[in-house]
Amino acid sequence: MQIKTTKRILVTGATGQIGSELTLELRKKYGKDNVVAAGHKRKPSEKLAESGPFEFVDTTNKENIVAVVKKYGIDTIYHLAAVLSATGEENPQLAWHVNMDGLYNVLETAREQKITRVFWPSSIAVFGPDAPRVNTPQNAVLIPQTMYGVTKVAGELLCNYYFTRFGLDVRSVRYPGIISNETLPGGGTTDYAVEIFYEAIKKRRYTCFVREDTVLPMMYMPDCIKATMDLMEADPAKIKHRTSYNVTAMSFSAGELVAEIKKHIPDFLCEYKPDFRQKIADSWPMSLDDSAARKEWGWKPKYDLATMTKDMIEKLSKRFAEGSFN
Ligand code: AKB
Repeated sequence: MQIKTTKRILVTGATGQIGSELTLELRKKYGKDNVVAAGHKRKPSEKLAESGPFEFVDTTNKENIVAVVKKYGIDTIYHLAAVLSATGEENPQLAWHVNMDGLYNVLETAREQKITRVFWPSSIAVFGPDAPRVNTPQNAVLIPQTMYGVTKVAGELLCNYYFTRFGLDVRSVRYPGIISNETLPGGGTTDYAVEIFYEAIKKRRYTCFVREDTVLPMMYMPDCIKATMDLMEADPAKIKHRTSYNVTAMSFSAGELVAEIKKHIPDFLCEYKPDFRQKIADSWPMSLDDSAARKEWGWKPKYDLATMTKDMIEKLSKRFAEGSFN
């Protein structure tokens, strides 16, 4: 349902895996002309370009952000543009530059231009081997091993600082691996849990870059969008954590995912050839305690492994049959 709103929203990273779907949902809810999609390198899909305004914005350049904020009278920013964990290990300098300078520019723009609310995603990558790996608590020690994780920890602290020092209403969740069927992720460690569906349907074969027994927390895109939008709609009095909230929906091993896919595609074969991303996965939680998010602003996921797998296969099979890919 579209609601009457005075909100004027900017989504950075709108051509990415999460941004491409979140932007469309925000347009449904707040009106297409009130949600500006911003991308940098990747061209927008037809759906994104035709459903509302699109701008090229390099978030490492503050003037770019300020110009779009002024042009559209933006009052809310979802800042999703980022370099993910695997690319970040290949190019740590780039990860620091894009993730830290980009966030700092967004927060500074928000402070100066009197933006009312900012969303910025953190990640399970904030945790490292010193944190308990099972049911990792909200306030576990944050000593990540990746540059991506370092930028997420520093980013959480920066968001918290802008809230306490400047009163900026900035909100955040720690995304687990996100599984989706519109736009492929790029450069992440959890990408195998998405690629596997595309390859299972297209080729009945997949070579997985983590071991069969690798367990990570995951979430299906509809729940990811729900977590993001629910947090942004929550009464500010309910938001007790201004660093970032643990949120999760399910945890499974790569082998369990294969077994679930095989229930729908019995001749699917997966082999395992772990690469450098295995070490990253091994340093992350296997499951999360997200009780703070559940208690404070009512977080509750809808999808588990079985319902997510069924929906992924149905949606992707239909799209392959129609040839409707971006
Ligand atoms: C990645 O794998 O880098 C991301 C994440 C868990 O933040 N999907």
